[in-house]
Amino acid sequence: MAQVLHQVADKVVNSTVGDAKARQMESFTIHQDSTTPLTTYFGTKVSDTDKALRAGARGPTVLEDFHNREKISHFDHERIPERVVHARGASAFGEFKLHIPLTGITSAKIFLDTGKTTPAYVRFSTVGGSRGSADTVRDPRGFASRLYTDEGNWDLVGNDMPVFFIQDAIKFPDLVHALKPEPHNEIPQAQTAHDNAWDFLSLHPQSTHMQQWILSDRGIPRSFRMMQGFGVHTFRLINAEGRSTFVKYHWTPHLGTHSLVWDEALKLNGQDPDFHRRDLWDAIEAGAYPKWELGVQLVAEEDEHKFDFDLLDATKIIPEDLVPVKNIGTLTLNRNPVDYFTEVEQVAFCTQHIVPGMDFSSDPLLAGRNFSYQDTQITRLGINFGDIPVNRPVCPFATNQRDGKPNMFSKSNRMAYHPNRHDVLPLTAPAEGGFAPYPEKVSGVKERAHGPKFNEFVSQAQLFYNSMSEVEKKHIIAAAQFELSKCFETVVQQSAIERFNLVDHDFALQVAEALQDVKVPDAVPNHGKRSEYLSQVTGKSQVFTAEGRKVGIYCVPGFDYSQAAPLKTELEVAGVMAKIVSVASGAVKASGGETLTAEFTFENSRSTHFDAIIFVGGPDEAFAKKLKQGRLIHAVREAYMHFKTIGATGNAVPFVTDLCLPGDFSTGVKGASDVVQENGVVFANSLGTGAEFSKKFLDGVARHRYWDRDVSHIAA
Ligand code: HDE
Repeated sequence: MAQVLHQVADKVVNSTVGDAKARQMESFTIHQDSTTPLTTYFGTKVSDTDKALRAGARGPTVLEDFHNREKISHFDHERIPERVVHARGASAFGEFKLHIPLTGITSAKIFLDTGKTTPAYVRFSTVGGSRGSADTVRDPRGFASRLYTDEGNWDLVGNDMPVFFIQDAIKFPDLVHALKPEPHNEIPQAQTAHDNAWDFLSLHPQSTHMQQWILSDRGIPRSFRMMQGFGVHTFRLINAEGRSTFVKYHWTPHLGTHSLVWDEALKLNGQDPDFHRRDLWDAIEAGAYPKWELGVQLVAEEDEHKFDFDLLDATKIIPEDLVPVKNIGTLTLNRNPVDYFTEVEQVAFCTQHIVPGMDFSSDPLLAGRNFSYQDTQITRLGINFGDIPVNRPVCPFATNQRDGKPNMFSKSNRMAYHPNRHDVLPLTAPAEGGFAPYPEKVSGVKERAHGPKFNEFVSQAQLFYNSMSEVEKKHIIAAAQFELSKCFETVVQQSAIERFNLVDHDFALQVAEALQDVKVPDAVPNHGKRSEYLSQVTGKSQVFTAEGRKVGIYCVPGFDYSQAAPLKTELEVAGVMAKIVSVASGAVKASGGETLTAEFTFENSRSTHFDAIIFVGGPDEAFAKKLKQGRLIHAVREAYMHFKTIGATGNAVPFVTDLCLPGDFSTGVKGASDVVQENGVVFANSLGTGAEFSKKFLDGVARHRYWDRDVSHIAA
């Protein structure tokens, strides 16, 4: 009888708590508390870790102090190379549940079994910045997902934009060298607003479409929780009979796809450089678990050539107007990591990690990635990166790979080769779950070339620009002006303007208004086509909800508790994270002696930390006067300028209305208990109509922004 040995038997803790991945991770977690004494790495108890061993209190430090040497030496080697791109990121664990099986399309069990909950993991990231750079820079965001399926890890290493800058992986080093800070002075950090970046982009017509995406609001997402994710490439699904269907993957957030405004993003870079990772962490800690639908666009093998673009070209989308996205399952992120370094820094995604029933297409960008990711993990983590807990599959696994550094597991199988005399680690036929590549018929001469449709660069860039609402177009123009105004060589600005002119003449003209030295060429035709799905303001699948938003309730001490407390509760019932902001953190006293707990202070936060803010009134004129302080006036003006909903109750109303709606409502509310919503400012003198106030306020929060504000109610 064949002796079956498992090369590595994970000690999955015998517990019913959490999913298989949580239990596996727990088995690798070292718990230290006050019952564990401090020891050296090798178990010798330590009695002093603050003073090195010295020859006399004022004498030289001696080499013999093994604890001192171990401590400093380990510290010297604490850092590993940061990721060459996507260095800054944040992760969470969760689960995936299928609700619509892809029967007949794939044999991958993850897409067939609706009864199954699959452990999941996602790492979100910026692309260009270093590990310590700020979160809210203009950049694509990485959306690297992993499902720990019963048939192995499936890594879908995507971005928040459905296209990429280049078509062929061989150009990736050039792209990254150009986008990273200028090499002589390493400026600017985490930004594309510099000469090399726009030099590369304007000299690469293939980046024309992606330029639109990064210049648009997509480049500055409000939250990881409010971002779409895209697999970008065309992949394949293979059914039990070996038939292939092309597939593009989409992650669509339940909270809608929303962005910051540029001024807000710039300020947050300084005010809270961890804005996105904190937002994700806090939401999960608060139980507001972010969710995404996994959507697929399916294209039959025989339809491969029916589009005017090439499915193998990662600079093109399949417009949803042509092939609808079918949502098949829900991803929920519900657990924060225990230890950033081991669980986030050491996670090693590889695009080639797929499971039976899936395969790649011949996209040349994907082919390069399938080499690059494995290769880069070896530099970052060493050849045994698969042994790191976060990277281990939860299904049984066994290989004949051996040794390398460091290697932590003793393997009892004495025959690390195949075949062997005891049939240890037998092969598995495709019918028994063994991976079988799709037998694609290929022929051709060896050449450095792409299909002819790869040479069309403008059509989908026009489609994107045309599909934007007016306010989104204004943002693209402003972003392009900002980026190019930071390029100091006119040749770079000129070349970018010429590229923009191919997208839309009017767009190029408007960008050029901020650049004295460029000339806009004559107009070229814009095909005028639009997609119903691309705009974040008017897009068909866009979601507007107050759920998951953060609201700052500004309570100056002595506030009216009866105005603040019910409001906080009503917002929380609607799924909003309602935070009290006051002069100091901790218990803030109301006029009647009741308290609410302030998590933020007027000094340690700004309106930028919140999606909307509310000012609560107090008992008398003396209280109303206390509102008139610079920090609070600034908060109102700034929130207004960022198009956010602003609320005011009781005698805080005139303070807010005077600043936001001068003249119109300077005496506050017309009828004593009426709730008024005027251009995103919601106010009520009394909260007798509390529920109505909350409803109007929540409607405003759900709208995301009051975009028409910049043309109305601007104080002269
Ligand atoms: Fe990556 N990319 N990439 N990339 N990428 C990396 O792998 C690479 C591309 C993406 O959270 C690196 O582990 C090449 C497209 C994400 O750990 C590296 C090419 C898309 C992450 C690498 C691309 C991505 C990476 C650096 C051109 C969207 C973060 C560290 C063919 C679909 C993963 C690492 C994480 C990371 C190479 C293009 C997404 C060097 C050669 C297109 C989300 O291997």
